Amino acid sequence: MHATAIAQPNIALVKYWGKRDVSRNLPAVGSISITLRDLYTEVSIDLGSGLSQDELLFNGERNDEMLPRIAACIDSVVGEGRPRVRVSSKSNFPIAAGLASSASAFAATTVASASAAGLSFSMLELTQLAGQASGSAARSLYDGFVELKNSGESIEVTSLCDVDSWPMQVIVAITETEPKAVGSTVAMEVSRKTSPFYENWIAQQDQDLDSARAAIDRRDFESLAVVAEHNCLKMHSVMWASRPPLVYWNTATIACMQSVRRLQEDGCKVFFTIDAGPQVKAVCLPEYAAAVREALEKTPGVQQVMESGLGIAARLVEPS
Ligand code: 2P0
Repeated sequence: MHATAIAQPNIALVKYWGKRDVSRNLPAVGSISITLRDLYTEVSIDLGSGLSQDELLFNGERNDEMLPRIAACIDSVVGEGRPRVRVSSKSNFPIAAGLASSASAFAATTVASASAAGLSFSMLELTQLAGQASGSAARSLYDGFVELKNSGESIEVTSLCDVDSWPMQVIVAITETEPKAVGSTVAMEVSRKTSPFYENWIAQQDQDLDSARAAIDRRDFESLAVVAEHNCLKMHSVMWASRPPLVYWNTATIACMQSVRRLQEDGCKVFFTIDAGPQVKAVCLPEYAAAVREALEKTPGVQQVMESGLGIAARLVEPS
């Protein structure tokens, strides 16, 4: 009744923002992401270890805030009549700060809890379970470039291109390590209900998905850069026009975007993307990573820089 899984976060290049069905956590749009290699979350699950209640330890400390969502994820995998559980989780990056920590946490929890309970699921079933826990988590079950298709009554996830066939580096500029004020789940609903741009965002998403998929097929970095930056800024425009406004950026976020622009003007193959948080992710071809890293480290307000290649799917480490 014990299992440990590791999952990597993923960064969306064409983003998920908005839900079609809140109760089943179905996204209103498809999305395309890259799974990272060097950032990770490890989750160990002990089922039925004589506990009277569920318990979540994060980096060795009790975390009661995240516990209800993690417990609900385990309920949906194992069944609501399950024994109590101890969940121990650790990550090598800040959580709840716009670095896709829920993607890696829920992907690892889904894989580990299925194994701890001795259950075996198809990839499609695991995808639905992870996606129900957190939309972006379904993408962390796959490696490299990944597409989540919003196909009517359910979701479907596929790998578009494996890790080795189009290497990239992602340089993450951390401008704030505190958790964000409004979590994505709540913020998406605020946008759906109040943003005057929301309907256009949904209507244009297929066009962006087609452009990004075609760029990935052709290994066309410039085209991917154009659609990814456009899609990111469109999502943030939806957020900014929500009531109350959802502005996740700080001055360092904008300074990082300007640093990326200057690198592009110098011929560097790099683009930025920003999720529901103030961190800037600069995606580049590997030969430009050192220059991108140096520029972001020098950008005022950047607290820390992390770097990652593209990585692998969520996996069980114990039992192996
Ligand atoms: C993404 N984000 O595609 C987008 C871009 C944030 C901005 O997926 O409510 O934590 O758990 O399904 O997966 C963050 O949303 O939301 C997210 P839920 P999740 O990566």
